[in-house]
Amino acid sequence: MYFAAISVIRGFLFLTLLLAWIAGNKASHLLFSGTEATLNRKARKLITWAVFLSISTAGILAGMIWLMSATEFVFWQDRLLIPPLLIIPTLMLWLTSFPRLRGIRQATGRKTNNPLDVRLLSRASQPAVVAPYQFVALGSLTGLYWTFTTTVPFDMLNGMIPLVLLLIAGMALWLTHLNRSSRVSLTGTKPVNRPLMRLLRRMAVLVIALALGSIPFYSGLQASRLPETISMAEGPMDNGTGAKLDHHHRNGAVTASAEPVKEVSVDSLTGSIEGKPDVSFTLTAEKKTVKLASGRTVEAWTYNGQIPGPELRFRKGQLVEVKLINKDITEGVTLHWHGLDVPNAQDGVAGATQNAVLPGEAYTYRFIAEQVGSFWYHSHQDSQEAVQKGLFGSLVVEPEEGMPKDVKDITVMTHIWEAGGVAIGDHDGIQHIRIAPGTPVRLRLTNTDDWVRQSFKLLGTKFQVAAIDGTDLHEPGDLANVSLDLITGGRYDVTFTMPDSPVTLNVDLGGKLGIVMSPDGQGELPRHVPDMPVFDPTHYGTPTSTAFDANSHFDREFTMVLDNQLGFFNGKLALNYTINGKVFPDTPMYMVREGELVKTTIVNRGAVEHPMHLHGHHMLVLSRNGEAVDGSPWWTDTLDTAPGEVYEVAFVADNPGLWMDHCHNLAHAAAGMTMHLMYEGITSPYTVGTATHNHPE
Ligand SMILES: [Cu+2]
Repeated sequence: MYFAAISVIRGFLFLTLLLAWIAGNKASHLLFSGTEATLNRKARKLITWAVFLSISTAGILAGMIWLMSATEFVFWQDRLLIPPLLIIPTLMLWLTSFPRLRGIRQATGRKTNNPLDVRLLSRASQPAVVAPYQFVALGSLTGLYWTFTTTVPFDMLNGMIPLVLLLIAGMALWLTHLNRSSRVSLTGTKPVNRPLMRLLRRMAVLVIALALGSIPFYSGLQASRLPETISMAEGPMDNGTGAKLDHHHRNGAVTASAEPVKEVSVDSLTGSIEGKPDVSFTLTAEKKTVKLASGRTVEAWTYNGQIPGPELRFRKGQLVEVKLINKDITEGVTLHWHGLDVPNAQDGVAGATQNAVLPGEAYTYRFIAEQVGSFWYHSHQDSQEAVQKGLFGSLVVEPEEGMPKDVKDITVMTHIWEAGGVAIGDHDGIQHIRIAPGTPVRLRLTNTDDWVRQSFKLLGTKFQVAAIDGTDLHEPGDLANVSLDLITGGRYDVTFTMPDSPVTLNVDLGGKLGIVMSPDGQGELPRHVPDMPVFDPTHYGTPTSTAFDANSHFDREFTMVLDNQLGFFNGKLALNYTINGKVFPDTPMYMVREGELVKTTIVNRGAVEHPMHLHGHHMLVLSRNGEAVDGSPWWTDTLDTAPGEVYEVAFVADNPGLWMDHCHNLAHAAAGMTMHLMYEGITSPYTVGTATHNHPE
């Protein structure tokens, strides 16, 4: 609804601009009407144009009213600036232009072929007749520009510069018309209509405007270039609604809090890792040509020569050691445990918690698995390219006693391989799995793709969504004929008991990709899958108590507004994906103190959905679009926010460190849609930037 409404506003603004441009040109040519009859006709036509412009302006206002009635204040507070830009010039059309045009029509009522006398020439060139048409064009141009550039929180300078330019242009137009009109009155003759001169004059104005505009344009472009080195621990801070914090002393300066802040380096936040590990893995990153099940080949970046990398499985409470070796990935690699809340030093983000592991180097991670559930791992160095090319794999933490022996446990990771198309792991066709009737089945659905919303449709049985993002749901009810939609990074665990007949998991609608589970290992994937409503966790399962809920007292509250904004990123003009109006590294970091209960309101004002991923913490979803989550507690680490949606989430700041908080559509993250959560007193010896090897996104 939000995106439809803002699109209507943009559409009518563009239409108004186009119409007003044409009408403005016609108005300024009024005095070149050769005869009284022509002037009479042209004046009539201009009145018709005023009607068109008014209808188009009404369309803009209707769009605004729609937007305001359908969405919350945050979606339109800055856009309240638009209506006056259109209402004022449209009123001028009817209050100043229209009566004068009617007067001209009456004065030329005989429609003779006489040339215009000085009185008529003067009347046809008055700024009060001509300028309002051009003001509508200026107003709609400014309004259109604002719809792509204004932000929440509102940036005064950004919003006011076009307004000032509009006023200057408006005054210049008025004076030009006034000057022309007075010359006509004085000389009694109309100016010679010299189209070439007019064209040259307009070109000159354009060149001057471009020259003046290019100064702020190029300085903005240059200023947006990513720095050579920057510490993520430095930079602008957002304290939300809580007390002002600082992460450390700067050159011995005293912080705002009375107590000096104790500085802690991310390197020391290792967790307890002493002793002999219970499980050890070695993952070697290397480039390799890998065959998919169909025989198609992929030029992949792999862990241990396979795509996806090997599944890592261990049990809760075990001390896990993973040795990462980089054989030949020039860009460098790391290992990030997506969704598993490990101590900060083990989080695997290049430039934040470690340096990228370069070819020939190795790095060892050690942590105790504290959660049970479905996760995944991937490189967090050049992650857009790394994940796309295959540097990821499944990560499953089983309960302390292991999974029940009889459960058929199937990991389903969808991925789009370059030149290979969509696949489940390396199966780019239909997979058959033999399962005896009565067997409990658990499907661990994970979507690893950028941009793609993957719809999983399970047919042939009723089922439960047992877990979201690795956390079990409380008393999940039976479901059937609902689509399980995941965007990048999110996971659903689906459980059912195998019936006597085949069960199919359909990933696309054409019957070409999916899994057929049947007692005899045979069966077909349905060619046509009916449309189904999308699974919504808001009211699913039953409530149970949690350490905090929507009624708790929050120590700190943040608002995270996701948007699109025309601007600069790394030396290029771009339609940026912004968080709170900014892109990396200008987005202020969220500052918290250990132990605080933190609430964040996530608002998506943009044109596309964003799966927001917070490292190191699980967020409890409190509400979705104003509706309280009243089913099972819904914990998430990767929250899919669609345009127009508002989520309230909360988490306990119980894992000190420097934690990325970014869109997991990794193309967006690479384009600057990334920020971080920062605990008071934390420092990092690592840096990111063009002169370093560390490029986490
Ligand atoms: Cu995004």
